[in-house]
Amino acid sequence: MRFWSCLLSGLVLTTSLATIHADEKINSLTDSEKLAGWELLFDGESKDGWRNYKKESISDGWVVKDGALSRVDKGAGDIITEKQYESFELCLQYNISPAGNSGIMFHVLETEQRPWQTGPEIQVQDNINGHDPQKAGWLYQLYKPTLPGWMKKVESEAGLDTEKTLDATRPPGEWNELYIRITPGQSEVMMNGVSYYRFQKGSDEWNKLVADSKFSAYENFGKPTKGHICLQDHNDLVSYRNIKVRDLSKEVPDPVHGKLDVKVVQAFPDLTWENWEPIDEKGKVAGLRPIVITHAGDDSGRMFAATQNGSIHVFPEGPKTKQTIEFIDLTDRVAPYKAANEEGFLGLAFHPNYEKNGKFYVYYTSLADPHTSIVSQFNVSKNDPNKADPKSEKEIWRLEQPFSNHNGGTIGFGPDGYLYIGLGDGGSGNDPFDNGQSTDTVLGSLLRIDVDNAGKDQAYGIPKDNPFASQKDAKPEIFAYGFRNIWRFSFDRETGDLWVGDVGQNLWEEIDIVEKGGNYGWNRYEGTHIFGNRPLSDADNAIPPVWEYDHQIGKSITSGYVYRGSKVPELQGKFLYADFVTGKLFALDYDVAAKKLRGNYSIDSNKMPVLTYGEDQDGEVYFSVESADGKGIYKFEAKN
Ligand SMILES: [Ca+2]
Ligand SMILES: [Ca+2]
Ligand SMILES: [Ca+2]
Repeated sequence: MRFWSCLLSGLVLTTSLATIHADEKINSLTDSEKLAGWELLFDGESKDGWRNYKKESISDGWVVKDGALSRVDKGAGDIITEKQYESFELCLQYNISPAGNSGIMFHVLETEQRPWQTGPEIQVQDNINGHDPQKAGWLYQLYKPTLPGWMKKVESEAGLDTEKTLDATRPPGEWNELYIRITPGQSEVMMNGVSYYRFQKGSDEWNKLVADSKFSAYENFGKPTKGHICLQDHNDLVSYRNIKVRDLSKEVPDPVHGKLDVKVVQAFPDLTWENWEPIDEKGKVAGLRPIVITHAGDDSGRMFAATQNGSIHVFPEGPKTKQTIEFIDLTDRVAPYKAANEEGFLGLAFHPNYEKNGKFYVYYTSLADPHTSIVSQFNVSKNDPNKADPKSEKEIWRLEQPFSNHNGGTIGFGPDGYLYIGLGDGGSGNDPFDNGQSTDTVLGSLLRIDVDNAGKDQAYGIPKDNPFASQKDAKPEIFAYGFRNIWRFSFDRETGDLWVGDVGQNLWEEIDIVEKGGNYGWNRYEGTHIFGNRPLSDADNAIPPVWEYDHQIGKSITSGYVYRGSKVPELQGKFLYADFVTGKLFALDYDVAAKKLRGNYSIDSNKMPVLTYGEDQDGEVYFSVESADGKGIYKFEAKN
């Protein structure tokens, strides 16, 4: 009975987990998963698709109860999928009983006495009181979790203990989400979204580990490249649910409802940049990274683009510009991104009253103070509207970052006239300091400050209705929190809705509609999926993304704008975004008021790693990629 009550307490926890899954049912697929080729291996109601190893049917020792497939009685036996899988991903949740043990095997053949004589086993057990020295998520006798080398390096520099064995499991009675990707090239295992290890079956390393293990006694162990998935009966109570599989031996479809009749074209085909040459003084090709594209809101029709190096340019004839004018050169104070890819000049925003006061704001990483983010105010020159004054810098805000990555860097004024600052969790991986859920740090948040009214101790004021404005032990600048790394946010110029792209870690990229005071889940959730093993109850209030896509589709979201221009009617009202790693372009049609997805669409492109999106004064949308010729700014046109 003890086991059952424990299992039930685990099931009760799913209620709190449902907060972020507000619109989701257990054992079902999201629109994104369905469209991208995921299939359910368990429907929550029947044992269809499963049978005992070397048997025609499945025993009564396995039952379907409360939406889970549970091993409840002796004689249950190991069960396998009817289908065999070659190259695939498997994602499932397990709930292990106290001191319990089970396992998941893959590439299992029925040629041997036991499934583990062919198929490697990923251990499932209670890590504290379990009866096996190898822990949940380890590949039995072969691989155990370890931090990637780069993470070890940055975390040991930050004084963290990187030698202790990674453990991302939740205790018995709670659901854990295990992810397994098996391909001929590279395979990987993740526990609750945390990457444990990567391996390649049949590699020298693999063969050596097999030879050194007890499995060397079995000739066919680890050899098959196709086989059944197996759930182990290790005599203990265990439950499985949300069992999802995706065949990777065929191409993974994009999670879209269709393709828009829209094409991308160079926006400035004849462009040259003042003070920039495609070849540097050493004769090397010097790529140009336009990192912000915007306008001054001053009815001048001009556009502005800033490079990650720290040089802001005016496009004096707006969309017809052929020659830029360097507005201001800040490379003397901006850390070069060549040293740290996510640092440098990252944000630019013009004051809503720029036409009258000539003030604009920038976000950059300081050259003088390593890993320090700065927001400063500058002024346009009194005599020349196309020149700004480098000596006019007035620092508004600064933040020392624990790591060089995840700096956010978008700044923008809301319809309320306040300046919003998009940040990241500080960096490294897995959010080691738990910054996402901590409101006593600004890291992991979207901030809102008043640049027009200085505070007592700082160059900005706190809007009175900021959610933590008067809460002790919380940062009053925070507008919303629970972000990993906001890579661009924007306000819909028609509705004022605040759209945020939050870059995921190992599995899910997401788009959020942000509300004041909202908790967007990281690092308890990556998208709508459980992450790590810190208490989920801390994030009971977490708001799910309006859209997420997985890492077969893309690995780093670049969030754009809701299109409100007039030249491409097909884009009207759709939110434009891209994936930086796979170079895919998308448009999301989402009804914010009704909280309802209308569709997600792809836009044809030639693998474009989009750095940023931007708008001109008319609401036409542009985006940029790094280019060797400086012509990497693009726009959309109707196909015809
Ligand atoms: Ca086991
Ligand atoms: Ca950082
Ligand atoms: Ca989130």
